[in-house]
Amino acid sequence: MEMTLRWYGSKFDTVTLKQIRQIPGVTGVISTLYDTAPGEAWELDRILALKKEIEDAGLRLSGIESVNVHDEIKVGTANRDQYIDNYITSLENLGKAGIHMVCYNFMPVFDWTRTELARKRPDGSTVLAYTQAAVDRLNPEDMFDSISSDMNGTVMPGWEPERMARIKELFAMYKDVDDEKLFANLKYFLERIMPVCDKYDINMAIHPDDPAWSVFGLPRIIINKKNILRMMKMVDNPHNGVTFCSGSYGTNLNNDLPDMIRSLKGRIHFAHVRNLKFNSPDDFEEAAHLSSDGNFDMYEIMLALYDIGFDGPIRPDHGRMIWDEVAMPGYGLYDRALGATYLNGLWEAIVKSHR
Ligand SMILES: [Mn+2]
Repeated sequence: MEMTLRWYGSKFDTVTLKQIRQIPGVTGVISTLYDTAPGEAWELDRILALKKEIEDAGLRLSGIESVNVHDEIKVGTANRDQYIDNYITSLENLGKAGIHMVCYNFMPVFDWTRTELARKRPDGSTVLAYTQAAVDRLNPEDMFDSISSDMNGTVMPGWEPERMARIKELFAMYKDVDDEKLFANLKYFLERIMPVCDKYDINMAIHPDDPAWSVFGLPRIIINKKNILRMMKMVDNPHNGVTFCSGSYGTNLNNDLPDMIRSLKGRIHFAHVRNLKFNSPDDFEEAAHLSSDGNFDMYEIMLALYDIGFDGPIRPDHGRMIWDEVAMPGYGLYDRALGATYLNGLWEAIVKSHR
């Protein structure tokens, strides 16, 4: 595996490449062209400039998170082909730039959803948290206001103001889309992009829905073992793969994370590894990465990745906000650096104990 950190680009991120370079064991970053809109074709020059900036800092551009999928593709409108053509152009240019892993999601309207971006924990750190009771009280249009007031002046992925201004329209678009329709639209999209992925050896890595259940009545399909295996079979090409995000699949306590990892051998192209602390089955907060701080056995998760021969990029996920850092919630330097170091420690122990 290759330890990486997510980085939004020098215009958007409070963390610098120089800082990332100094985290022991982190050799790559996962980045994106953060100011491109979903549906736009990525230009080769911009990808190469991003790559060069990262390489000049002594790091590798280990993959893209994310190339976002336009809502017309997810809904399956008559216009979808033009957006898929643009997506194919983006993949072609990424392939030409030597990028081989692309993370994306197929979540309607909202990306990930949290109800608090700065819940205070007993040690004084703040974390992202979710409580179903709060979602049940909100109407979807108010969701954005509740999130945006907590973003520390940053723009969080999936919660761009331009996008949220259209929220009513977005909900209307998805009115007739149920789980089956969403599966069919995902299949259509994947079948059209697989040839360019085959040509340039690009591993597509779908990020699970977060939380792993329906929010505001919208369909959610990438939520459990049964559905993800259905998706793998539906387009049975190794380039159709998975971002295994423990914190997203883990929102549903019925998901057995190590078992899911083992069932996806050969199809996990990217891993997000983090812990959650549950106060009840529908109230959780994003704990420190350490097993004892939350509900997951992080050793078992890393062991399962080792057992299936996982060799893709991995990253610590959302960190707590600690030591008075001001950053995009979940994406500060300090706690993610601690997370990377901890995961590297687990990995070293696993590798050495298997000699
Ligand atoms: Mn994730």
